[in-house]
Amino acid sequence: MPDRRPSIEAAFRIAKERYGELGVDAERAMDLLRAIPISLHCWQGDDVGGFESADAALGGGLAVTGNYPGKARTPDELRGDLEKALSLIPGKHRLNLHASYAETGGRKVDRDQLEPAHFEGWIAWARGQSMGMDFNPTFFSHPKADDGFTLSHPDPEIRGFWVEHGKVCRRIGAAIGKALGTPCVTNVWIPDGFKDVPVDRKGPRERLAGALDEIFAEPLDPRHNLDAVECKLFGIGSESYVVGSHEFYLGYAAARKKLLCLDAGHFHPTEVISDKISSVLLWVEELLLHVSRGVRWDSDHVVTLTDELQAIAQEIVRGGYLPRVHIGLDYFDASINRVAAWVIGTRCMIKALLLALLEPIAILRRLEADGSFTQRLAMQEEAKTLPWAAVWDYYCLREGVPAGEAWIAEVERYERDVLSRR
Ligand code: RNT
Ligand code: ZN
Repeated sequence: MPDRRPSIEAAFRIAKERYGELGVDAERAMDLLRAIPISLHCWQGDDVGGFESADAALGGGLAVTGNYPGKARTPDELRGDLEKALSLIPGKHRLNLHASYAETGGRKVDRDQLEPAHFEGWIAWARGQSMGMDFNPTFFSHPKADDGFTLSHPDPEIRGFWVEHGKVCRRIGAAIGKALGTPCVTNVWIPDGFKDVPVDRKGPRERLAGALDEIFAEPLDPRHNLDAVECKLFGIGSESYVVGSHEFYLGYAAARKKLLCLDAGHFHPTEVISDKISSVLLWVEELLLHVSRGVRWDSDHVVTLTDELQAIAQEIVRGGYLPRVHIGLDYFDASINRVAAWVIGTRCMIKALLLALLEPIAILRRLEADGSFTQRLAMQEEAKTLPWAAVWDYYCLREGVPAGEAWIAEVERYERDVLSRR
């Protein structure tokens, strides 16, 4: 392999000059990019399996397809795989963990009994990687979620169990945030809903509101834990009615001062979350994003550099929202190498942010203000072919990770040496 460093450096010098002509500072863009963490979802590494029991079936209307060999079977394997992925991704990121990834030392600990101690392994690992962490109660893949209802369940005993799970998870979130010195975003998503048309849409929503209020009753230091709630339009088995709909959670987050989580796959197929960011942030202090890629439905495909991904990044950057938006990934593909899935999706998210940071925004804003819409459209299209890839390669080099396609061979090697032996 030829040493690409000299040509990458030369290309960067030319690109930097070109961006300078348009009033864009490429060095500054890279400095800003470096400070944006992406929260990597642990669940891409093992098909949302978790470590509670070897044979637990995935519930909650979530579906992972594919049987690519080599999925992580233990916390150590999952952490090893994450380390491999992180070594191929520029910048400092975060880990997004589900409660079902608890380490209970072989003991059965039900979800309402979980404690920070069960996550010490993860916290120590994250500290070693100088990473922050985010957290999620797991309201699915559990016998008490089998009939499709959790926090809105009509049976107060089952509802109470899940309320307790929510409460202990917030405390775990706070312990994580305190230990790592950066707030942990603890995100509530529940699968509750009906396959077919209900006659009572109101009751479950009233129960969910009450259950959430119970979960959030204990005040926690926002320097340690931030609460988020995630809305959804439909799921497998909840096609006709989802209790925690968009309107439900937008209202709840605004009224109760919680973060709203927008998942890119949770709306009508032609509806986009990029357009929602500037509306929601008028009424809600902070947002959590679950960046995903739906194909025809909420299929959770690996994130790629689509128009919508670019639009999401543009909205965050243009709006000056970086301090108010937490960016997380949410997809699960078991049909390809899972480490590569993390690397592809995360690198694409970072590329989209870089593109947004390199936008000749002053020029575009002036054209819009002047009503020069022909020139605005022309300039938007010209901006797409500016030499941003030269800045991307240089950024990878600067951050000590492979530039261009060089990372693929490293994943192949890892598959040969580690994954294929599982
Ligand atoms: C499900 C939600 C939720 C899950 C994860 C595993 O539709 O998007 O965020 O994907 O909690
Ligand atoms: Zn999600």
